[in-house]
Amino acid sequence: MFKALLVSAGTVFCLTLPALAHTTISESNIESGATISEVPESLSFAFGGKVGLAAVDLKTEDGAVIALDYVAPKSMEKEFVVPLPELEPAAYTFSWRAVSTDGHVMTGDIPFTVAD
Ligand SMILES: [Cu+2]
Repeated sequence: MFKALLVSAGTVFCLTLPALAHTTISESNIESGATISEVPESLSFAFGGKVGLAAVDLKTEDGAVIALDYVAPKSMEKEFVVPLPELEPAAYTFSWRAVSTDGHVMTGDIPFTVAD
């Protein structure tokens, strides 16, 4: 009973004050939805606060995984730089999963298109 109360109190805290711990990408060199003609050497992005980056992946429109040569840092960071391979003209989605300072998992993605 006591445990259940603590859990629900935690949930309420997170719903009412999400900005304290939960954050999302606030800046990236490839903007969500962008069409780019030149693929930068890396995708760099920054969160509004420190997060533990758990995973990133890059997929084509039809779900094929593009290998990324990247290992996320073990420490909580605000800014990340993920080297990009050469990309053919196509639509891609870069997805990330990160852990907020209160231990909750957050996810998001940056869809973009490489033009001819
Ligand atoms: Cu939370």
